Amino acid sequence: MVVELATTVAGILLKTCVYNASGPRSGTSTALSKVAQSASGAVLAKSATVQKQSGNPQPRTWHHPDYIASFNSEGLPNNGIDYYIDATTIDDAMKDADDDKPYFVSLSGKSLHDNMEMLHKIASAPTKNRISAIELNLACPNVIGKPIIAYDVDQMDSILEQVSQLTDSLPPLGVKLPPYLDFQHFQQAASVLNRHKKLVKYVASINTLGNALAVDVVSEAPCISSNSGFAGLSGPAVHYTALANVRKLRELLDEDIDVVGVGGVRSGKDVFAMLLAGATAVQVGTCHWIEGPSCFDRIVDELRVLMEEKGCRRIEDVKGKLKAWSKEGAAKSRQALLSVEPAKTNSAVPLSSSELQFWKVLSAILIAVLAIICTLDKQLGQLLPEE
Ligand code: RRO
Repeated sequence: MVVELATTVAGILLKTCVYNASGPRSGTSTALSKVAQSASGAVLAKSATVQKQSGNPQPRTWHHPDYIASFNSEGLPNNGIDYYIDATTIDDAMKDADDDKPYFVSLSGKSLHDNMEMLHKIASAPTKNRISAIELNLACPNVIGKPIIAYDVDQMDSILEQVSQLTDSLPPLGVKLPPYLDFQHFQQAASVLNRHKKLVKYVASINTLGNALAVDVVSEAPCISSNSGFAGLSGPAVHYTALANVRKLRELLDEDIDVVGVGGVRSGKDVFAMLLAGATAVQVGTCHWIEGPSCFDRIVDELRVLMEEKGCRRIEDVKGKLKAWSKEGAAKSRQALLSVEPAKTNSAVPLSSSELQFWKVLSAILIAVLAIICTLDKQLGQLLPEE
């Protein structure tokens, strides 16, 4: 069976429904070119500000040893909007990619004025036709002293109102959203986005969960120095929040607004779950950060195999098809668990710290036993009479 993984986001064709999230490994044309050469369905640049900036002080990132959670307080290190819309950058990033692979930019201005300035630059850029879409990031948690914009729906409304004046002179626009946790907040955000459906062609849900704190018990201090240790949380720890956001937004948003799922995706199964919840495409952030651009090839392969096994030929066969819980479904799932081969994983995530500890202790015991055998052997040799 031939499985077709192509999809469209905001009417733009992606040959595979998996691509990179803005943020990790997306700040330079060299990093972007590696994404472009992979199975990633599109190439999305790091969120830009008007001017180039270096971000918050180091150390500003931390991964849990088991890779279940990652933290960043990057503070928008980026090369500035002129770099991401420059012809040389786009040439370098896309030179070895399929001709029609889309290139997206992301904007995260420090004010409405900054966002408008960047949008005007795109509207008049000679490269405008090479920028397939713009992702307006209203969800960065790491600008010290500034709130997460999309938690203030009135502010989001007035930003989108202003940006709407440029709708006809811009490539299609998407909005990157923070995780919402309360059904009332989903309603409020969705009604603002629906009001701007002429402008907003997709949402990317979710950005990192803002202002999490990792504490190092040895040093009794935060694991990150910037922003007193407060940082955006990502990775598998937020995957279930991301799934809920995709599901709820798909339910509430006008059908013309696509939902792109992002949050803790690291396998073909995770992508499949996002599609079931209603995603049109899926971005990979933290896994790309940890594993590198080969993750796109692996995840796309895993998704293809899974869809084949399930008899799903195309994304539309899966998208939004989450079933209601049933006794029969739960029994089928238990049965599948029983028949699964133990400890077989495709994930490139390294050993967990407890597994590592186990192998270290075992190696130490083996070395000690060998040393004892050698010593005994020597002593015995001295005791026995020579032949
Ligand atoms: O650069 C960052 O600190 C950052 C951004 Br712009 C964002 O949108 N989300 C995040 O977790 N980090």
